[in-house]
Amino acid sequence: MISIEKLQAFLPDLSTAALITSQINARYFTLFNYTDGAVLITKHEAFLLCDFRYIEAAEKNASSDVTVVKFNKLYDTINDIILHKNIKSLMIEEESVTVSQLSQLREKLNAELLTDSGLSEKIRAIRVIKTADEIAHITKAQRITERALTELLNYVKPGVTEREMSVELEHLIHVYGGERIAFELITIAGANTSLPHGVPGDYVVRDGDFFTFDIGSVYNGYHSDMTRTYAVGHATDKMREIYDIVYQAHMKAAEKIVAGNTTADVDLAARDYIESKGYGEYFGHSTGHGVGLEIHEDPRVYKTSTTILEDNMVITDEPGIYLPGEFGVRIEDMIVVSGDHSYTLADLPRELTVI
Ligand SMILES: [Mn+2]
Repeated sequence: MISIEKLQAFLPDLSTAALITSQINARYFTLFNYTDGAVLITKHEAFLLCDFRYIEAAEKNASSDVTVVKFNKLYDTINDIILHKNIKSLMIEEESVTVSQLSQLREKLNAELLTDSGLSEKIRAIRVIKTADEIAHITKAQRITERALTELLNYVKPGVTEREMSVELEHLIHVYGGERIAFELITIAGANTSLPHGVPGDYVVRDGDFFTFDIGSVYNGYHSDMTRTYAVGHATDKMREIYDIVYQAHMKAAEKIVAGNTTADVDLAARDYIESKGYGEYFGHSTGHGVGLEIHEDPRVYKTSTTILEDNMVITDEPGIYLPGEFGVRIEDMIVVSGDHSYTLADLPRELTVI
């Protein structure tokens, strides 16, 4: 079933429609990226409402499953449609409509507003299962990131700064076709690698440092996410020991990414192993998250999560160990759930690499 049909199945009757005003959800259902409009989905139809700035592009690029409607005054056009389609109630997105938007909607629209229909949650549940096109876009974003990082590694050596590597990597991501970076790139080295979300600064890389790259690109609106930790020049025994524990934890979590398991099974596989090695207190974040039109989306992969993995979910597997003042290691791949033969979207090796 296509995404719009899944939402239509959620509508209880012909007189109830869903009004989608968040940009990301509107894009998701229409395949069209724009601002300042809305999507109205009735039991059997879907309308994309755009103003004159977007109308030509929308008619050309939006999904053929939606009817593009030009508006001069958005609320008047919504009222026209709901009058003609005999819509009495409108579900709105609880998680994104602001208090001021809500009072505007109440004032302007001639329908009952359903403020606790569960629409946002339902859309999250639909978005969690990716289509083949979505997986292709995420994969392409990943390939762009890998190509950029592979080239950048030629320049990573003692004497460069974290910031230089961040700027160069961002440039390469654009060169290789990324729309933009998926988040502020984390390119950190030395003792800074113990900060899971450290910010690249003027630190000058030295021989014997770990260098962590937590990086991603956006392609067609879809994000990629990957972390690699490299040793610069050489690695000490302790660096190798910690790296190996994180590597094993990553692989153990990956083995649990099987349709029918819970996301907690995945988290606990990594967490229990790291705890068994005595480093549990140094792994303070969850093991992963979904990736798609947003860099962090459902499902969340944490130790008490109850989400059951289903085919075509895309989740990250990213355990880490962070030793304050010393160094940290994280290894992250995106993995597509596919029965009991889930597959990674990363082509770059995960084993310890000395550069
Ligand atoms: Mn991540």
